[in-house]
Amino acid sequence: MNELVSVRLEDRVAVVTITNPPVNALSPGVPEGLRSSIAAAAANPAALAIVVIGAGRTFIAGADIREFGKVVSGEKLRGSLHPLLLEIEDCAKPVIMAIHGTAFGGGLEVAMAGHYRVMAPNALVGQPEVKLGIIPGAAGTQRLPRLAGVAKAVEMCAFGEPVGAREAHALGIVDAVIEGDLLAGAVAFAREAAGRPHPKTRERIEKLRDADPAIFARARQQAAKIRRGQTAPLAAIDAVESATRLSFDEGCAREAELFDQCLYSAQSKALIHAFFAERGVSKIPGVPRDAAVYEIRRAAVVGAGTMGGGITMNYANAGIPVIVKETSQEALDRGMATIHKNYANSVKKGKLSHAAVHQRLSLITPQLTYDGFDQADIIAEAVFEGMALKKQVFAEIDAVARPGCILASNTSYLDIDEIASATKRPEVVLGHHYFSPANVMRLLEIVRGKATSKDVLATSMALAKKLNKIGVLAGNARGFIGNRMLTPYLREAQFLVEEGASVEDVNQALYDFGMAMGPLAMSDLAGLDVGWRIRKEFRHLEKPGVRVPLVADRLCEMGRFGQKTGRGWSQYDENRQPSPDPETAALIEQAAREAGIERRSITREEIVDRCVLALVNEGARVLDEGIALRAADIDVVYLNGYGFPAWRGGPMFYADTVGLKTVLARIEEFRQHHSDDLWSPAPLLRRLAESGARFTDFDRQREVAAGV
Ligand code: 3H9
Repeated sequence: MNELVSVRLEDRVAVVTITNPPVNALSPGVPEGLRSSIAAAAANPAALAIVVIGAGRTFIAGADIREFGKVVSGEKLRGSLHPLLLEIEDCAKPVIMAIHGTAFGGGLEVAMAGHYRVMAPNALVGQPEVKLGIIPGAAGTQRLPRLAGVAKAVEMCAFGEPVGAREAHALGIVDAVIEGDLLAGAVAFAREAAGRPHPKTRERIEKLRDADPAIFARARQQAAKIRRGQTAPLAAIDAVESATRLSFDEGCAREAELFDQCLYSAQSKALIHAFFAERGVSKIPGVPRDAAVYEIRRAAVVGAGTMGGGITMNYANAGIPVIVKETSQEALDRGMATIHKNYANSVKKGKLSHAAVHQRLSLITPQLTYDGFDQADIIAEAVFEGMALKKQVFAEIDAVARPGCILASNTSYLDIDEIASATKRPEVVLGHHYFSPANVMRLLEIVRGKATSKDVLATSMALAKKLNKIGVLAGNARGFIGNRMLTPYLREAQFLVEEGASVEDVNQALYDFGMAMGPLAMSDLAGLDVGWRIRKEFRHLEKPGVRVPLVADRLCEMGRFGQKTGRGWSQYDENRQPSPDPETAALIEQAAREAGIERRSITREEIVDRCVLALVNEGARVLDEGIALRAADIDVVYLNGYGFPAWRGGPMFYADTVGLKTVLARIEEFRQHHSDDLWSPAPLLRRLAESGARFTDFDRQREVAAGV
């Protein structure tokens, strides 16, 4: 018993309550409190049984991740839990774990040490440790297969997805699902259990017998595919496999060994950084978390193209009625057909029921006029990227929108202030920049104009959550955070092919680095015409004499826009499978010859460094200029919008792991070989490197200064 864990008697059942908000993590004091509370309950002759429950919104959501950085040995982390769980299991009175919210990681491990588990219908249980680059470390890989069976335990430990109450019950992870009051149900269950012999999970071996070895082989194959480059899923599979081969104690020892390897890996540091970075983005200096948030009950979208359609789906998916407007019936029909097709695919994949799709479609009103726009709480503009057109649309919606309606542009490069100048209410204008496909990608850049009000920002952050997006605040600079950094990344990819690497070499090197796809493959997917249109818009800003990529414009002039035309940097078959395109290769060679570029053989290391450090260098400028609030925000943008590998933590965290001195030296090298205009080190990068600091330190200082 302590201030984190209390015990009281209710109906002859000792109720042990954990109170460690916000998520009842197993912070120092919680295991100790559990131990003393359970011991007191066990010694109390008035108590027939013990119920363990979490106060507030959840059962235990796991070990306290904030402690991981401080842990000097994995033994310390496990040492506070593993023996405690054995004690709980050995308790002479039945211990019933009452689960609501989430029993995740160490939380599920605690629950599995109880003799019985009961669960609220909407609760979740899971071993999500792999998402943090570690594996369960308090016998989760040994107890879960004993309850859920080997196949499900492998899946849950290796891929980290949780299961709901009905499934957990069917699998045997929990013994009952309690409708209504969880505590009352758990106490009643406990009273009944008091008279029965109570099972110890670690002694239950019936589900371990005859585990099919193919389960592990399949899981390893799947991990190689969907968790490419990550070590923790493979360690989790090894640990569960050992449960089928070794005694409980030996299995725990093997788990401990693997847990330690994972805990000290660079991958777990990166994934934990990503976890906190994602949760930190909503903290905006000067915008209190309780700043007035407008209710968004109705939305309207201008433009039913690829982006407009995806944005419309986001609102419908969140249960918000949405009007989508186009200028011609043909464009509207095409947009709606795509929306129908996307939903049909979700049904085909088993992600949505027919009824759910029907319900979502019923929230969408396609039309050619601005009728009903005066009822909308937000109007999202998603027309072609061009300032003149955007301003015209904003002037039109300014004329119809009700006072206080938020006006959001989906522009990916243009000046929000100039767009806002087309209205009489710049304080409600901002950017909501979605990433393609907008209904799938989780990133949403929320772009602040100079007049955008704090309420509108706070509402946008809250709305992002409601739309199941991660909102990242960005300043109003060309390309904001993500696309501004993408420009030098793609520039280097193109320079590299001009200098002698093949399109395939460049794509493969970055794919092997861990990117979801290579840079030129990504351009082909996004459509080369998108960049072409933007380059035309900004051509007047190009500095004379500075090297620019030569080939992308030529490909576009030939009508080669990438996947959608079947040809771009690569050529694509009817299933959109790429193969090398000799015509592109010839075009590159010709362009290089004409420009007098000497072609040479280029290492994979140079390909990765030139592309990734171009991102880092521009990221440092973006940070210095305040376009991004934190280096961690940049990481969130790249992890969620551009396929940067989560296990590297994002470009800025990756730079920290390489060491900023090394990064600076490499950039200096590139500057010598190329030019000052392209490779002069960002002043912030130089400052940090020279003072031995990291981007992480910069974030901490800026947060302290801003008081967030
Ligand atoms: C583990 O258990 C290892 C074991 O095997 C033991 C080995 C020996 N620790 O996400 P939210 C904070 S590994 C510390 O916005 P939601 C979070 O940072 C762990 N803090 O809420 C945020 O703080 P702030 C395995 C944590 O309702 C606040 O709580 N467990 C932890 O959308 C609210 O979080 C996991 O991996 C934590 N464990 O989602 C579970 N969890 O307000 C990780 C959360 O200052 N957590 N915080 O920004 C989650 O998946 C979600 O947070 C959860 C709630 C579903 C619980």
